[in-house]
Amino acid sequence: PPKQHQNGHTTTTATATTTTTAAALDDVFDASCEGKEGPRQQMELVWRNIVLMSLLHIAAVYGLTLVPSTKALTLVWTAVCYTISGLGITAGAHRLWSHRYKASAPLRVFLALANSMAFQNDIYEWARDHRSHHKYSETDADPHNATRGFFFAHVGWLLVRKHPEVIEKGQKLDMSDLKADNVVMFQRRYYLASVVLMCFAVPILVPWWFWGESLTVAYFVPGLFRYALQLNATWLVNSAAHMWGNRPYDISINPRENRVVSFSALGEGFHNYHHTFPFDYSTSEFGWRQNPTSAFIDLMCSLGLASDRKKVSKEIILARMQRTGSGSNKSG
Ligand code: ST9
Ligand code: ZN
Ligand code: ZN
Repeated sequence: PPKQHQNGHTTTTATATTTTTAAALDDVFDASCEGKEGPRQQMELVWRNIVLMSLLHIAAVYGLTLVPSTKALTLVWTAVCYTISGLGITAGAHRLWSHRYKASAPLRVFLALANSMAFQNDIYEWARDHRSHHKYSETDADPHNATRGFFFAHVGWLLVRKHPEVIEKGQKLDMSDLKADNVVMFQRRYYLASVVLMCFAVPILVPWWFWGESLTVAYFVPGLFRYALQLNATWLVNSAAHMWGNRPYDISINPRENRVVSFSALGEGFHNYHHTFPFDYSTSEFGWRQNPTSAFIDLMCSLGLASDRKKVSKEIILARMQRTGSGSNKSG
């Protein structure tokens, strides 16, 4: 109900202003957009994407059948690539560039390379869509509006033209911080080349060159299977974690706490918490628990490579849970 959203928005804003500047509020839910669904428009299919995504998934399944004949070192390498590319999304595009902690230039270069390994659109585009997802959550202006069903939120939104509201409302977002970030702009400029290098050349050629893996296995296992798995783990945050799980922090919104998603997405499944307190660098109340991304950011801070982590106090969390939560904090 709107009243709850209204309350939620007020509290979140008040909390945010104690820790961050007003300009950093573009990832906070905008209650004024609620309930203004326009008529459904005819979806315009993008056949190029449909064909490429289908081929990728067929290749990934074939890659899975090659796992028994894959060298042990190549399997380790596949997991390493999965984790690095995952961090490029979670610690990079998501927590740093969409929700803003601070990272030194060397860390930003590492995260941008890791981000290209994930091949999920360039950082600027990813963060613009993600800020839209928070600010206009589950309306037509949300690029992967989960009220349009599991498939649309999962991958369907990448296979059709965007709703005009996404582009219109998205223009209002403040993206000045990313425009001023040379690493982000450099990655956007050379995105395709960086993807060819990081998402395909490096994962495929390293096992072939260094320990004599067959090129076929290297192409299908650490190459395409790893890429498709990492995409689906990410997409589950948009689909499954908007549908299944508890809502201990705010029962009036759809995002939920989903342990399975947290595991595969390096700690990004505490999604009811994350939509309630989007500026919290840890995206969860519970620190390192099921959250390797928070451990990574903390390690970077202890090495002096990152700073300015925003965390919500236990008192504020508790007060919020009592006011808007479901009263069933099974995740606690
Ligand atoms: C992929 C992304 O997979 C996945 C993101 C998931 C997010 C998850 C979030 C959850 C939290 C984090 C959890 C992480 C867990 C990680 C675990 C890892 C183990 N605002 O897009 P275009 C404007 S990508 C403002 O072409 P169309 C803008 O001017 C997979 N403006 O629209 C833009 O031009 P430009 C690989 C906006 O034509 C212009 O419109 N990639 C906004 O409708 C045109 O934009 C693919 O599959 C906005 N929000 O096409 C490619 N949006 O950019 C998929 C647009 O030049 N993409 N504008 O400024 C496409 O092919 C197309 O975007 C399209 C729509 C066909 C989908
Ligand atoms: Zn979400
Ligand atoms: Zn977020």
